[in-house]
Amino acid sequence: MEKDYCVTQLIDGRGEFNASGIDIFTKDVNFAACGESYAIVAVMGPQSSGKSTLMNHLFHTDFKEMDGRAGRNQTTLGIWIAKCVGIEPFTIAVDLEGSDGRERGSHDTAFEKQSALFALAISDILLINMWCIEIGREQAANKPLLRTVFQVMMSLFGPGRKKTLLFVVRDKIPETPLERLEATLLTDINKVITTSSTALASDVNFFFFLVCLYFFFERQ
Ligand SMILES: Nc1nc2c(ncn2[C@@H]2O[C@H](COP(=O)(O)OP(=O)(O)OP(=O)(O)O)[C@@H](O)[C@H]2O)c(=O)[nH]1
Ligand SMILES: [Mg+2]
Repeated sequence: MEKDYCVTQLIDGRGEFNASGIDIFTKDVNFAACGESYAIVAVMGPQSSGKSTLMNHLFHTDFKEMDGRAGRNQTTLGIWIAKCVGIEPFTIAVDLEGSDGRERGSHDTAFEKQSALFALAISDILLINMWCIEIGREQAANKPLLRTVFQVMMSLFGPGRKKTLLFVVRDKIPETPLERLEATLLTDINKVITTSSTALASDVNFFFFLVCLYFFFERQ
C-alpha cells in the first residue's frame, strides 16, 4: 500500500488555521487535479475513544494514536487532515480533537462545538464515534454536543446538501443483539435531530442519511 497520506494539522489547538501547511498539502497531493471530484470524511467523538485508530484502519492514514502504556490522555490536538490511501474518488480524512477531555476541562467547550460544526459543514460523511456502553445514556453518546451543532448549523448555514451521519459503535457487548443497539441509537439520534430544529424535524431523511455500524478493533 502506498504511503503518501500527507498528514497535516489544519487548525491548531488555539483555533489558528495553518495556511502554509494547507498550501503544502494541496501541492503534495495535487489537489487541483481533482476538480470537484473529491470527498471529505471526518470523525468526531469523545477523547481517547479510538477516532484516530479508526481512521487509520479504514483509510490507511497515519494519524497519531494514543499509546495506552503511557497513560490515557489527549493525543490529537486541533484538527488534522490526511489523504486517504487507495480510495477513489480522492478523499480527505479529517481527524478531530476529542470532545469532553480533561485537558480543556468542563468550561472550555467552545473548541469542541466549533470543530464539530466545522466537520459537519465540510464533510460528506461524518463518523460519530462512540462506545457501546454509552448507547441509551442521556449525557453521553455525543448527544448534547450534536444537539448544539445541529442548532447552530441550521441558524448559520441551513442544512446544505444531504450528508451521511455514520455512527460507529466500539467494543460491542456480546449479549445485546446488534439490531437492538441500532434501534435505540437511531431512535435517540432522530430525537436529537428533530428537537434541535423545526426545519430538520420536518424531514430528517431529506437532510441526513443515518447509518450505524460496529467496528471491531483488534490490537496489533
Ligand atoms: N478497547 C478499545 N480500544 C481501542 C479501540 N480503538 C482504539 N483503541 C485504543 O484506544 C486508545 C485511544 O485511541 P486513539 O485512536 O488515539 O483515540 P482518539 O479518540 O483519537 O484520542 P484523542 O485524539 O485523544 O481524542 C489507544 O490506546 C487505542 O489503541 C477500540 O475499538 N476498542
Ligand atoms: Mg486522535
